Amino acid sequence: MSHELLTVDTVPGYVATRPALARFGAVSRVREVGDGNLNLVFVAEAQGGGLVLKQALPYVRVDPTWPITPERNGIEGRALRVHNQVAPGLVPEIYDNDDERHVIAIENLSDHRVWRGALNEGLRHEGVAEDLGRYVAKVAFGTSVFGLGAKGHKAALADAANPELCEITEDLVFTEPYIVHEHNRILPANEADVAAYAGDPDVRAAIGAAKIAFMTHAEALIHGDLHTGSVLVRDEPHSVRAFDVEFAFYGLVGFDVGALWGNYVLAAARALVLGGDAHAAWVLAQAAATWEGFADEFAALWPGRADPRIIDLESYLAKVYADAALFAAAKAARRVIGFSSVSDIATLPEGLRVRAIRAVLAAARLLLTDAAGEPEPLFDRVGQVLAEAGR
Ligand code: SR1
Ligand code: MG
Repeated sequence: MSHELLTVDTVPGYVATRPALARFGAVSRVREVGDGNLNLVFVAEAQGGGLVLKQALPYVRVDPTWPITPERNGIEGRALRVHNQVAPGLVPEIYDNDDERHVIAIENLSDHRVWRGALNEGLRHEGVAEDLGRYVAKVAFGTSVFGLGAKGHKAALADAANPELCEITEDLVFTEPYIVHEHNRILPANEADVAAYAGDPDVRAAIGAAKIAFMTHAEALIHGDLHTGSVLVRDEPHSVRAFDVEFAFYGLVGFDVGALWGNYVLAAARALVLGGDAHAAWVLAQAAATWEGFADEFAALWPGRADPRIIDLESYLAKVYADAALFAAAKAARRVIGFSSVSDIATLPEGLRVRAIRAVLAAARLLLTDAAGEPEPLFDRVGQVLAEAGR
């Protein structure tokens, strides 16, 4: 073991040793609530309020034979501080980084819930999609050449490398679903669907282009894993927080937009096979809402860019849109072929799961090969394809 792991019994003593957490006082109650793939997560209640401790395991939680660097925890802490600066109120506050024990202490958001679960239940949290678009725009502007200028961007980029976690994405999102791989989990009734999708020369060319773009374009300090399970929502009062930024790196802004779009596709596929046509239509409409939040916020920030010469706003937005469509497809397809499914799909009875997976792959193909235009008509077409293929 590379570092000592926390337990519910050791968290109170740990908090007491951290000067940055002194204001919380004595911890009276601790719960372990981690349900993701990678980390321990503790909610601690203390005299001075609640806080959350997130500790990186040195291996994949759901596959302990798979080592992963715990240094990602420090990377997450540093990215979260930057995101708090450029997008305050849209991410959890951060109180402490412990690079020796690989622990960050962050804001307790236990009065929020994970958006994916709410979507799975057919709930509508209005305004969340727009707020997430605004979050992506604030990060896209504030951490890029637009907000930082050329030298500031290069310095920030040099400080934010995250090669191990980028490699996970390169493998799990852009490679393994398109080859024969032990991580892939394909139902017998979906074998032909997966073979048709992953073997399609147009799909392979588009995914190859998306992969090289992901690996080589350093626009902004993006979230890097912005699926609906990385979003906390609360109704009263309205609040939205993007969390879990351990995959943050200098990458393409369209990757974050596309991650949201791809997860709306997964949520809509679930709704459709369950007979929830109205919920599916609402979920797919969130793609345009996210885009609107993004484009409006980015346009509002645009007059403050560091260098107003040459670069044109509309051209840049068009490029982000095109990138987002490719990444939406890649992010949706990986969840129905490769490692790490999502509850939208995994909790469906097998017969419905087969139909949902078929539908998602058809939608992914559309997004990869015919996405030109605007988000609203595009996601109307996505809805039609989902409905036809998922019948
Ligand atoms: C081995 S990590 C598997 C997945 O979990 C995270 O949420 C990322 O999406 C990653 O691809
Ligand atoms: Mg995560």
